[in-house]
Order: sequence, then structure tokens, then C-alpha cells
Amino acid sequence: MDEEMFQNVLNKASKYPKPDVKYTYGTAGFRLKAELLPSVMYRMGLLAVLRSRACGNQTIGLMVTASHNAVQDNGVKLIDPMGEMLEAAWENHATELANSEDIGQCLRDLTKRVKSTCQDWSNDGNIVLARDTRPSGVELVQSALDAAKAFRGKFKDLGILTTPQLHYIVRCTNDPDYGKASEEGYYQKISSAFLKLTKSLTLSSINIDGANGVGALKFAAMGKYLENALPMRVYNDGTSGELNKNCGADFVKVSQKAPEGLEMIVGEKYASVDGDADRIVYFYLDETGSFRLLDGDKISTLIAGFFKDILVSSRLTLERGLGVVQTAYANGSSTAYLDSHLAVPVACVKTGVKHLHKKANDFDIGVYFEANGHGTVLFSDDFKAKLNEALLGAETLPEIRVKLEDLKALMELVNETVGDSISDMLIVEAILAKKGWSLKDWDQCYVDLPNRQRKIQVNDRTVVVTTDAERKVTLPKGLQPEIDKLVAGVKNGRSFVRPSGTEDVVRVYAEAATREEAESLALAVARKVYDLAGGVGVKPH
Ligand code: G16
Repeated sequence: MDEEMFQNVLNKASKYPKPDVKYTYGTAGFRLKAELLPSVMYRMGLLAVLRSRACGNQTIGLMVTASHNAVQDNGVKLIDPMGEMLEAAWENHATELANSEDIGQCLRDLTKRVKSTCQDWSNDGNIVLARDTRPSGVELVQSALDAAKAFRGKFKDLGILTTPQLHYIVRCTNDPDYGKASEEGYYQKISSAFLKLTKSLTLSSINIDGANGVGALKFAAMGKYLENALPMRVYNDGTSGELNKNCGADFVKVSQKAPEGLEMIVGEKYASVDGDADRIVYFYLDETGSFRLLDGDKISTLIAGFFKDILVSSRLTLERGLGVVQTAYANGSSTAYLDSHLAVPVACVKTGVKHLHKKANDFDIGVYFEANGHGTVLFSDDFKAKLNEALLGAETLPEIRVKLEDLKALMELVNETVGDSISDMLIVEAILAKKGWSLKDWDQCYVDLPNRQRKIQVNDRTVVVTTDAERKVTLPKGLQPEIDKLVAGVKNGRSFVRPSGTEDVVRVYAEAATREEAESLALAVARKVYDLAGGVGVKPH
């Protein structure tokens, strides 16, 4: 091994001392207060270069973001060559490196271990980096760049991007058939698919809450490519308000109310995205002035229903078919609608897009969404081959060809690498336009069961251990029987608790036949969590 290189890495590391913190690569990478991150960022710059070497010099992405969290937080996640989340074994390497007290030795050991099992080792290493609009991102990117230089990796700093844009660029860099590896290439690919799909249709305007983050900038940029096909107004564009503060997709979903910074009008269409623009939820005011939310479950049922219709009318037969992947947060009514109305198979997995993404690969068309609005669609190679074959077939009837072309454009509109609010919004808009539906028509597909989420501060969230795709707790002992007792007394009641992967809290979800019952079930379960899992501060009331 090149001792001089390791010495360089070590020398530079002294600029980024490790604070007394135990770091864990969680649901979406490392996420903490920004001031605790420089040492992590430096080490993730090293790991990204190492990962690229282990992948035969394919480009690896490094995204600096804390997404829906407060502006004071920041975080980092690595992106694997096909634009997917970092492989699980490497999450452990990331945690090991982030916590090591002897970074030189740890990196030497890791390099040795990885190299010895690696088929495809390269001595180079290529990474691309981007960040959201958090001010702390500038210096954090610099720490990762310092690391890449010291470790003799090649790097490109792409500045401010949405998380899904960086995933897309990583994929295209390693797989140029997927598209042009640039921000412009992203807008071109997605906008041209959208324009193809909505040709000769009239679309009503949409109001977007940009969460005072990167989404606001990039929706406006996409607008320029849409040739006025979809009139957009962007609110909370970051010129005055604070990132994610009382606005954005997470705020709207959890509080089930309109974001600050926009005045809602009956009959208008609204959508909110989160701080790195990988999630989206829709909402509107009904005739009585009541706020109506269309969350990730409503989006996945809309998309799955559309695929179902188009598959039937295009007569394309698929072995593994169409399926939907959800998490325990999915509203019970959405699961019932998919099951009994659309007759589409539904799978339930743990929270975290990486789990949903993996499961969605089991289907030819795998639609996955978390209720919080994070999701996309995956297409199997078999589906792609069958679609192309049918499109090329001379005997394909014109009315079927039209459907197949729609299917192809829809596939091109999807960012398959990860959930993407820009692409997802355009998919929803195209489907609504094709069906001639308003948000109310869409909303009426099924009625959500009233639900409530709460967060409980505890001493140590890892004392809560779950099983069965997070629908049951195994620890602390005695908590699950208490939840079962509480749920048993509530009509259509369901509740679960899980430790967050992105914040230092335990989350509680409850749904029931009425809003009051959902509220009181969530409160009662929260109080049990507080008592049995070491709650801190004021007991929920
Ligand atoms: C991240 C993950 C999502 C997850 C969310 C909340 O989203 O990518 O899959 O649903 O965190 O996770 P938790 O409940 O574990 O805190 P984002 O948009 O913040 O990157």
C-alpha cells in the first residue's frame, strides 16, 4: 500500500478532529447537528473514493443534505453506481470509519479487507458531490473534497442539486444509456417524456411549496423546459423563510395542514416538497374550505391504477406483474383499495426507501411509496424488453401502439434511481390530465382512516426494537401487549412504534375510525412509550 498516501490522509484528518459522538449510518446516512459533522464528512469523502475503487472505478455520489430536518442539521449519504442507496455492508464500513479513533489504521484495514474480496479493484476512484441549500453544506463539502484529494481520488463538485438529481447523474455517468449525466440532461429527459405524454392535453396550474429549499430552485429551472405545458407557481422559495420551518412535505404530512407562506384558494391545486426535494405530497381545499391531503399512499394508488389500466389495454403480459410496496405507515384504506379495488399485490417493508426499493425489484413494475411522499417506480429488464419488442412489432395495432407509446413515455418520465418530487409531480400531473381528473376526483378513490403521528424524546431510542416490518415491538418488554390492549378497544384501530433513523426520537403512529379516537390512541401509546422506553422531558399529554 502507498504509505505516503495514507500519511497524507492522516495529516489532513487533523483539521477535522472527531468529537465525542457515536455515529451511525441510519435510514438516510449520517444526520446530525451540522457542527458535529466535519470529521464524518472527511471520512465519507475517503469512503466514497474507496467504494469507487471497489466498484472498478465507477462513479460514486456523495450528497450533503439533512432533507426534511431543521436547517441547523446536516447529513451525508453515499450513492452507489446505479444511482441506488449505498450497499448494506458498506453502511457498516461507513459507521466503522466514522467512529474510528485511529483513522489511518482503520482506512488501511478497510482498504486491505475490501481489496482482498474485490473482483474489480481499481487504483483510481471517482466521486461526484452535491449539496442542498443549507449554509453549512459549503464547508462540509470542502471537508469531503480535502479527503478525496488526500486519498488521490478524482472528484467533481456539482454545487447545489436535489438529492434525486445527484442520484440520476451518478446513474447516467456509469450507464450513459440512462440519459445525459448533467442537470440539463435531467431536465431534458424528464420534460420531453412529460411533453410527449401530455401532448394536446390542457393542464391546470399547480402551486408548489418549495420548503424554502433546493426544490424551489429546481422546480423553477424545470419550468423553463416545460414550454408552458404546466403553469407552475413556486412559494416558499427561500428568499425570506427558513428551510422546512412550518412548510414543506414533512410539515404538511405530519401536521395535516397547509404550509405557511401560501394562501389556499378553493379549486386550486397544491403540492409540497421537502428540503432536498425527494418527497412530495398534494393538497387542496374542498368546497367547505376543509384541508384535504393526498399523500404518498394516494400517489402510489393513482400510479398503480394507471399502470393497471394501461397494461390491460396494451395487452402486455408480464410474469412478475405489477405490485406496490408500502410501509407500516400506509393508511389502512390505501392497502384495502389496492387489494380489493385494484387487485394489485401489496408488500409491506421497514421504513427507509432502500428497503422499499429492494422489494420493488420483485415485480416487473414495482411502485413504491412511503406515506410521507417518498417513492418511485422500478421496471424490470424483462418489462423493458417486452415493451420494446411490442413497439417494434409490425403487427401491433395502432390503438395498442398508442398505449405502448404512453407506457414508454411514462417509463422515461420516472426517475428510477430514487423518489423524486419533480418527476413524481409530473407523473401525477400527466395521469390526472389523461384521466381528466381533479384532485377531488383522485381523492375520492378511497377515504383515508384518520391518523396521527407523535414523536417521543427518550434517553436512548435504540431500546425500542421492532419486528414484522416494524409493525410490532419486541423490546422494551411489555410494550407490545400494552399497545395491543389499547388498540383492541378502538374501532378500526391500528398503532405501532419505531425508533427514528434520522432523529433522536421514537415515533408513534395510530389510526382509527374517527379523528378523536386516532388522537387518543396515539396519545395513550405515546404515554406507554414514555413510561417503558425511558421518556425524557414532559410526559405526552
Ligand atoms: C428519510 C428516509 C425515508 C424515511 C424518512 C424518515 O427521508 O429516506 O425513507 O421515511 O427519512 O425516517 P425516520 O422515520 O426513520 O426518521 P428523508 O426525506 O429525510 O431523506
